[in-house]
Amino acid sequence: MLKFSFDVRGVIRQCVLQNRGGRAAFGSVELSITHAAQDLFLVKSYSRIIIANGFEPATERASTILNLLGHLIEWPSIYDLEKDKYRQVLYRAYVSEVFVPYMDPTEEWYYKTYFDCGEFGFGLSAVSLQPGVDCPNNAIFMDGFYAGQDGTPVKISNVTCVFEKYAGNIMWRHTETGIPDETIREVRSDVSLVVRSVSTVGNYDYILDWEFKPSGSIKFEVGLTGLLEVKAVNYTQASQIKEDEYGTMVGANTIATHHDHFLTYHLDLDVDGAPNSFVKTNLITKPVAEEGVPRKSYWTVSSKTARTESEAQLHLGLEPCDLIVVNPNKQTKVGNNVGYRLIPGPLASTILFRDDYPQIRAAFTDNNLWVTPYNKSEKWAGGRYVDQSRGDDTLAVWAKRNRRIENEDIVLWYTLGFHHVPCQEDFPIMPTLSAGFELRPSNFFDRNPVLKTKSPKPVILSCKP
Ligand SMILES: [Cu+2]
Repeated sequence: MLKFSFDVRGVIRQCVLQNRGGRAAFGSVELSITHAAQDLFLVKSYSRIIIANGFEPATERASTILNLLGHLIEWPSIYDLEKDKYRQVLYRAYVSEVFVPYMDPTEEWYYKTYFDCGEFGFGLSAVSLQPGVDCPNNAIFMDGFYAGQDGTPVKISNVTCVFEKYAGNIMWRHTETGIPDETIREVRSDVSLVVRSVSTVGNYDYILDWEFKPSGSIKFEVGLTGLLEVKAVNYTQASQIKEDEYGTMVGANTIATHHDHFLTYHLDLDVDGAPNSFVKTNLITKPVAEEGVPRKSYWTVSSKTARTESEAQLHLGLEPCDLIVVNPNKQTKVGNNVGYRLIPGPLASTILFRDDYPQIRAAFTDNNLWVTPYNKSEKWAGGRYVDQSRGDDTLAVWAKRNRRIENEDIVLWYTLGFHHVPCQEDFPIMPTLSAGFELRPSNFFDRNPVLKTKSPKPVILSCKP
């Protein structure tokens, strides 16, 4: 039986993680929630979950932070079973900005180009989660606080939930079929730890999941749901529309406007320490030169380490490549640089003109990926005072300095995008549309890190004040 303690401003709660005859997938994770208003006001809550073979932060620092302007994951480290120690992966990760431009240029709509973090605040917009519905029955919940306008802490109950997720998936398996009269089968079920919160910014609800896998992968997923922004029209049939009305007729007299969602994540990786490099590995097709070989082509890799910011600004598309953050000072036993790979999600990039005013203010979406040297003041991709922004304090402006990023403490800025052409099923409330990306170990371990783990049995979490 494992214990979970929870401490919010002196209030201590004891929770017990009941292990019904099996073993938990996770061994030890620490979660701490900090709520900051522009670094001026802090309310800290602290919790500890003891679990196996999971992630643990460096002990004195937080692993999860809910900030006034967003939700942060801080200091996740992974326990390396073979090295018998915790190894750092990230310093901090969070959604830095969410750009939602609508595509109706008429006087009533043209200005609807929202910056959901900078103008509204993902933290301020965080909402309470409903047990058993927003999160599964085995979830535990944490309250959150933010600084009100007069500096007084404002509580949001059940703002974050943490749960083990077992969806019946396979972590790894193999059936060895090549041995006569013998079948060898090994299978491990896939159980991960999920930290979930929801921000409801006006009409939209963003479900933010951070999924930590025992294999070392961290998956970032966002689910879009809630209400579409609509306008009233005289039409009752789509066939009556002769000119561009900038959206889809989703009901009689109702048009839902075209728009985008771009979520820019701040990913401060510290892979086995702060000095890291960004390496882009291209896959290159080559002709077969040898005589008498039936093949005409093959592909191989060509890796290049980005030395300065401009070399790491990428517009991702169909070009096959691997995007890896390595620690050039640490190698595996066989000599590969330890690293973590970014596996992008669906690639929707901005298609507005670059000199369109909202796009100037949101120039941080001009690329899918940026890499910058860590700078304490560069937290919010859209700038510090976004609703007053003229676009002169964005990630795109900072990166013009073209600073050195090789073997430095670097930050990846990855933008996950959605072009949203509404359809009738999205109305009046859209079913959740999800997408995400993954940070996955790449030569970080000497071999499959979960080779010796066993499949866990069901675990029930209970919690009492
Ligand atoms: Cu949408």
